[in-house]
Amino acid sequence: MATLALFDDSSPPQPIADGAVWLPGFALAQDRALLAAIEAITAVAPFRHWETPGGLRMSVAMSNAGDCGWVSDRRGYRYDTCDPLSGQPWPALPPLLRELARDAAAAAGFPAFAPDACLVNRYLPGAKLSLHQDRDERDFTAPIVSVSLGLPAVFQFGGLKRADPVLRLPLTHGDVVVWGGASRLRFHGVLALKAGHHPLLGAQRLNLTFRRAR
Ligand code: MD6
Ligand code: FE
Repeated sequence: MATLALFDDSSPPQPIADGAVWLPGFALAQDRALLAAIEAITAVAPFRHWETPGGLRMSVAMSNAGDCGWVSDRRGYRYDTCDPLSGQPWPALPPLLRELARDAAAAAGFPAFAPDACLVNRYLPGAKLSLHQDRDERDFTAPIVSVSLGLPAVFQFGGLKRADPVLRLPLTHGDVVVWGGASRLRFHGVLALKAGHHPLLGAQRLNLTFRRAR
């Protein structure tokens, strides 16, 4: 019924490739609870800028929750059960986040997604993430689930080869993107964040990416 759309704050799923779906507004109804969960995670494991294996400081600040977390330094990219800053295990993945990731994956055709890692990314104006593949995980049968909060950003979604054509998705607060199956190893990235003000988050974008890493 058309009138239902007036009371629903999300729009229909947008298939973007085989195994890849954009779910506009999927996380919107939980935005404040998600923000509180991110604040609790980053109170224990603060945002930090990793160094790439090539010695560059990443412009995106990162933290993690879950059984393992994505880390980078001169030795390479990898997953580690402990936060190298504290030597302690990463904060546990809050049930709200686990359930959101599972529900979004199911809506995109990947039932029973059970993430063991959640990267928390903070973009301030100018921060960007160059085109890359997510291939540090042991098992590529599980999808990646990405949740965007705060300022809008342009998400680049390419092909299986770096030089393949790239789609540009204007992701906004509450959007979720899921990629798995035939799209699991597609190149993707985020263009430099533009300055702005978001009513809930101010001058930043937060992104959660859920994975099955081990
Ligand atoms: C994003 N992040 O921040 C997407 N991938 O919107 C990623 O694609 C990503 O932050 C691998 C490692 C770290 C990341
Ligand atoms: Fe990635």
